[in-house]
Amino acid sequence: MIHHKHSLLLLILSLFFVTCKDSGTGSEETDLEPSLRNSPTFPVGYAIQRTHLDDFQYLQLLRNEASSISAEYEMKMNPMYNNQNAVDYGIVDQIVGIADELEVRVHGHALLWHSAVPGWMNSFSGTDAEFESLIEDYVKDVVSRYRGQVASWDVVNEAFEDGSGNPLRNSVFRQKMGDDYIEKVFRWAREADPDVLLFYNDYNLAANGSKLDAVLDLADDFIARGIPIDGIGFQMHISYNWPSEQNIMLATNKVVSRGLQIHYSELDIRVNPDGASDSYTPELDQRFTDRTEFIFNFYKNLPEESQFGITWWGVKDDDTWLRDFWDNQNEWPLLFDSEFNPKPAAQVIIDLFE
Ligand code: 9MR
Repeated sequence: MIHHKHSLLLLILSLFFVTCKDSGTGSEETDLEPSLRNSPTFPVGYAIQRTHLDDFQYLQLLRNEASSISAEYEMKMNPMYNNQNAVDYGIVDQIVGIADELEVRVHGHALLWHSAVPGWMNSFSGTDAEFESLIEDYVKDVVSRYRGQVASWDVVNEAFEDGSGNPLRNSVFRQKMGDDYIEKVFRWAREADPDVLLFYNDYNLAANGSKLDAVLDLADDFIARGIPIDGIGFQMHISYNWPSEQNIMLATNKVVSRGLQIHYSELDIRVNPDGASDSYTPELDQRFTDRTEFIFNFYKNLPEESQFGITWWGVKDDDTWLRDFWDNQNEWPLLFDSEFNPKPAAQVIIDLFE
């Protein structure tokens, strides 16, 4: 039923768009020719929110310029498992259904993340065995429900500390399930879907060499012991001048040389990290374009089998989490401006593939 309602909605929106375009009144200046969906040889994605998918302009943009989506928050545990008695699949079913209509890949983000733990789970008073069995059921239910529809999951997100020695974060998962909780979850996910790609995802992996080493030690150990893992997600919340190109290349190549896929999973590029500018000047846009060109050009030259794709963490500049996070600091870190117009960097990406 949901499926058919969405088909109809998409059909109506398509007709509306074609009509606007023909009569010259529409948003045709926002179209890129060719497109970010078709030109790049690897998937280009965006983080989206469920409500975006009710918005004609987002839908149109995703239809033309996306080949993958991630849910910015709705596929995390706290929204889905807020009620201890039942996992709520409503919103995620809708996201997956609309992605299917749009024919874009869905990357699942994320099964376990210490920052997205429901309140009841943090104060769980049962035994450790009961806790573990709840998590096992959750992971297996979610992964098997979306088998064939969700191509890949960030199985565990941000498990390592940033500081000295990069130990495992002392999350509720580690406390109750032990130091080997990560491998348990990867195994459960694989049991639930033999074909889904399984990623470990984290931030600052191109900037923090010892943290990357901790992640790679985990991956090497998994590979040696036959525990399933298909790739590593570098979140890539970066700036125009940090980390260095050299560090990005070295870190990425360490993943590639292990035969793992690499996903730049949450790309955004700060162009105003010191907060000096209160408007988006040509100079800031040039910073954005140059950095985007470097990232996409480098990624494009990786072995094809390593390229899972590049996902922007939002569609348009005013979607970004960074403006809140850095206390309303002005930032323009994404590929489209707040009116859905592509920045020059979008055409630069396309031209890399011509
Ligand atoms: O951008 C996301 C924001 O909208 C959510 O409120 C927040 C909590 O769910 O998560 C943000 O995304 C984070 C991602 O899931 C993991 N890496 C860091 C991202 C920015 O905080």
